[in-house]
Amino acid sequence: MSTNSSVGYNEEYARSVAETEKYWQEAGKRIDWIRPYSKADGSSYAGNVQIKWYEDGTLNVANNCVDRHARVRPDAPAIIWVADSEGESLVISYEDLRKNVNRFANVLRMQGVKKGDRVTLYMPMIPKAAYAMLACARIGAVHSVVFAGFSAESLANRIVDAESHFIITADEGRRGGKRIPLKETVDEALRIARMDAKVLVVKHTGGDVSFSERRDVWLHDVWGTVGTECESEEMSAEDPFFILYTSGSTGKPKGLVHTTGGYLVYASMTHERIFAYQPGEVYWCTADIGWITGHSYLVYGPLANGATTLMFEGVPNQPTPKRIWDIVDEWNVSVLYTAPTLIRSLMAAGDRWLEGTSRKSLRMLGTVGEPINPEAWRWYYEKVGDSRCPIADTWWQTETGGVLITPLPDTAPLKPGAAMKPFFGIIPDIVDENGESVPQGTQGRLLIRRSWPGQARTIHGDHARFMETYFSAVPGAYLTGDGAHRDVDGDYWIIGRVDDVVNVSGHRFGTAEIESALVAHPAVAEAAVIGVPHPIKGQSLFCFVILRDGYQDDEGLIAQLKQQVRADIGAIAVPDDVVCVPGLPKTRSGKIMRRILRKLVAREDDLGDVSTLVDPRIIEEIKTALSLNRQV
Ligand code: 7RM
Repeated sequence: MSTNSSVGYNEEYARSVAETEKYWQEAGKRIDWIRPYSKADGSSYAGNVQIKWYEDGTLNVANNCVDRHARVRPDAPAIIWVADSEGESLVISYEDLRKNVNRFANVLRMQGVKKGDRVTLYMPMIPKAAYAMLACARIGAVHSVVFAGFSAESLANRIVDAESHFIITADEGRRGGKRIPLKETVDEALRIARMDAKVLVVKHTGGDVSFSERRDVWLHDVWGTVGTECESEEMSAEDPFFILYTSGSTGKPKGLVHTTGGYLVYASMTHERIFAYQPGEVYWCTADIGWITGHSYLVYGPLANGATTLMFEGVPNQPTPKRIWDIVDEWNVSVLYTAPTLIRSLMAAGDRWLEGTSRKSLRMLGTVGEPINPEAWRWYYEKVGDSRCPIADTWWQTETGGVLITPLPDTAPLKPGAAMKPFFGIIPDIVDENGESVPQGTQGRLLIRRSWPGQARTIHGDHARFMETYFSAVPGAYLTGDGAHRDVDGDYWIIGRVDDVVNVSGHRFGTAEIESALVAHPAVAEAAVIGVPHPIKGQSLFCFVILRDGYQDDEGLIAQLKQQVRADIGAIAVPDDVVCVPGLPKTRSGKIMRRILRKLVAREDDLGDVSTLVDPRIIEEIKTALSLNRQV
């Protein structure tokens, strides 16, 4: 195909980077401002990194995502909610949404929540979760949504770090026919955190949960006592909007802070441009609200655009792999945005699950979370989209707020496995160890040379860590932590993380996090964790442990160690393999050589440079331990 189809993109991209200030000033007008801004970009990557956009503008996110649409299209569907149990659903119009968000916001105010307070959400995928997020936005409270699959321990860490004295949860969640205890986990988290907090509880399943008269409030008890009108808070563009925790290569998860104006401009613009969203279409993003994709492309981007966003409570391939296509057909979904891990598991289940489903409503497909292998890409393109629907392979991160690298509707031809082009205003580069740009075709570290409105501003309570993590390796640029290369057409291919972050089914885990969970068990003296390729999950966690004297390597202990990780972090972090070894490959300075561990698991003969190993005999011992490993 000729590259003529990219003319529109090329022209607009060139303009966006040549006249950035003008471009973003214009783009900012897509949302309603209470007081207009006089300037777009006030950021500096030099020295004391400061990221600021539309700084003197004021606005309210809920006004933009709800009220302005309810005024002109009150009956238009805002949220289509599809329950875990088949046949149950709810369509919420923009006017319904407005009333519900306002009521929820009044409840929060009545409970004493004020502008700037941090509110932790530990919620299932139900409309009240979206109401709660938007209610926080309405009154200027900063939400911190914690994925409802995280353990009490993880939740406690996040509550403490955010200094959050208000929690919103439900009695239980429902996923794939199972009930997930939520209130119970919040109770446990608050015991661990030893913090005084108010807990607002949504009755969802009606399950039996404990209730503290002093601390807990049932939402339904106060719901009727407040009205459906609620004045919104006038927020500065740079007022904190939300905190979202994500794992890095070192230390505890980081609370990334996103602010109000730039985030909303970027989320709404990328949603509209990347998916060529047309009014009236049903759009379905399968991400949970506990992740950034749920924030930007399930809730804020689509709602800011007045779109109809489908929210699914359950698991797309349960009870059978047909469920996802039944939902697409029943609700006439035009755009489906999901993750490679789900695509691979649907592909593995076989094409017969597509039979008898139409999928004719689909116009466009999207993928996010991890690199998509060309085989899964082709299956998605040919089988799911009947070779009619373009795929947007969108690369981005919690830190970026919205998509940075992606095909756009006029950047064809698509290449299976390539994230393709920078979005408007984004200047990526690929550099070597010394920070020098690498030639075309060479793999290197992906960085971004200039700020954009959706970028995270800081790490909650630790700006020094923010600067150190993202801006110290190559001064003047944002370091992503991913590896990539650029092909002859200038298209980007993302390799995946080059730091000690493992991506399991699109979820990020720091190897250090898993290692500290393991060494917290009395049997473990030392642990080393690596990510290894996995056919469905992309990567899985492979753990090496050295046992303390007196402990026996047996099935019972291995199960206990996996349970330890589940309790400490959550079920999504449970390692596939835990192998006991007598020692670990270390350098003279005591660093674990994970590179060697990766090669040993891959059964590679050439281990590369092992000259810095303190004790080369350890290699044979690890090989023996691996040959005896009979796990998953
Ligand atoms: C949105 C999200 C971020 C990490 C990122 C990458 C990986 C995400 C793609 C991808 C290849 C993609 N936020 N990643 N999208 N890798 N192609 N299209 O996932 O903070 O949870 O994860 O995910 O490694 O650094 S995240």
